[in-house]
Amino acid sequence: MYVNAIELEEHNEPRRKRLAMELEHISEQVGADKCRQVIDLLRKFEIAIPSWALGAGGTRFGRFGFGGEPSTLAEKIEDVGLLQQLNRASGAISLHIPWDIPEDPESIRRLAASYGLRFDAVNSNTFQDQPGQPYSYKYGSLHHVDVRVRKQAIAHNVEVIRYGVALGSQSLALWLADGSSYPGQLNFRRAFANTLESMEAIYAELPSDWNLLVEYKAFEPNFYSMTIGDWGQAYLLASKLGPRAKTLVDLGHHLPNANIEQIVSLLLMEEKLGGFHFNDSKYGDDDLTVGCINPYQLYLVFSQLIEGMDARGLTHATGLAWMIDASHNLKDPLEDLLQSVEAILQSYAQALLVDQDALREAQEASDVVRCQELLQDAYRTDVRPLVAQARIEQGGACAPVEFYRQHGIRKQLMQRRGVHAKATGL
Ligand SMILES: [Mn+2]
Repeated sequence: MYVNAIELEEHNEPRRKRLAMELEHISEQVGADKCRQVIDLLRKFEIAIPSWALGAGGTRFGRFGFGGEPSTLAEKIEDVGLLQQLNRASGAISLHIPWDIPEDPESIRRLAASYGLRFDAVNSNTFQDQPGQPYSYKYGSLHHVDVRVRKQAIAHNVEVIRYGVALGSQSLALWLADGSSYPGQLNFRRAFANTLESMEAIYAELPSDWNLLVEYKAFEPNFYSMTIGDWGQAYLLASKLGPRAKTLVDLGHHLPNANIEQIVSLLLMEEKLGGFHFNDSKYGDDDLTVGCINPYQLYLVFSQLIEGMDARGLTHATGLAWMIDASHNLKDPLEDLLQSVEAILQSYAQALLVDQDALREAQEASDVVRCQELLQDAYRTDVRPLVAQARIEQGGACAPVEFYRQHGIRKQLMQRRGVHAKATGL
């Protein structure tokens, strides 16, 4: 443990007076009751941290380590535990198998519980070949023309479900690199039919309280077609599979300018949105820090998520599998994740401030100007004090990144794990 309660109190104490003033200011703007309501909802909200985001990500041109990276699953859990101590909103971890195989699930589960962490969706990997595997995924996995490759990929997914069951997960997230890079390479219908048939075999192995989350992506690693390339294809598969199959929306997996907020709105309406991957991007699947490029889009997406979840009677905190999916090439991954969680909480708080009744009225009256005013009023409210207050009330740090830096946590990690420690993953 790198953080203790006394240090947290020493950090929070001098900040309380200013925070109280800021809270008073926002109370005057939106009302004390509304503030309390938002803080209470923020306290319940948590975002899963992916096990692959705790080390250096790299690009196809190179990878630059950070030092002190977690090289075992136990160390990754320790890192997420540290984030959770600081921000009290990172209480879940999402594993990627085979990058992080829990050899002894019972002890891993106990270790996670000791940090107050649970296991969110488990992720399979049929986009890379593993040592000793008989068939290659070079030309795809679940959509492959060769049934032996498909069977191997199905068996891997079933194995991932077993690991997940042992850890207490309740969903399998499936992202396929399957596609084609040249016109004529694939018969689209056969590729889709093979994918569906393979997914049916996986769905049949799903425990009754589990969801299968079907993620889509517009391009990369294939550049002519992706077999699950957009929300329509993911929705089609999920619909054919059954009620426990849902789509997973990753903010970075769309073509430029796609209206992601409209996509999530309709998927929620159809009960086909199961999970959400946060990141930000300028061009494609850039996997940058959440909210660093386009925080307004993040807010608009959140507004639709909240409005759509309320319409369906879903609990915000648990109604969807919330997860960060990012890659860290320049920033210390832990600092980046703290920033990402902060951006998510801020957008959530802003979305909660939207006066939905007034917005509906303005929409009914086709008062376009009023609609924009209402949306932007909430967006331009400085909700940072509410997020900080929710965190302090739960024993976290008022300013997590500052705390992390003041206590030289990366330096401590480097001293203990070594400068060259390398995380497993991409
Ligand atoms: Mn993703």
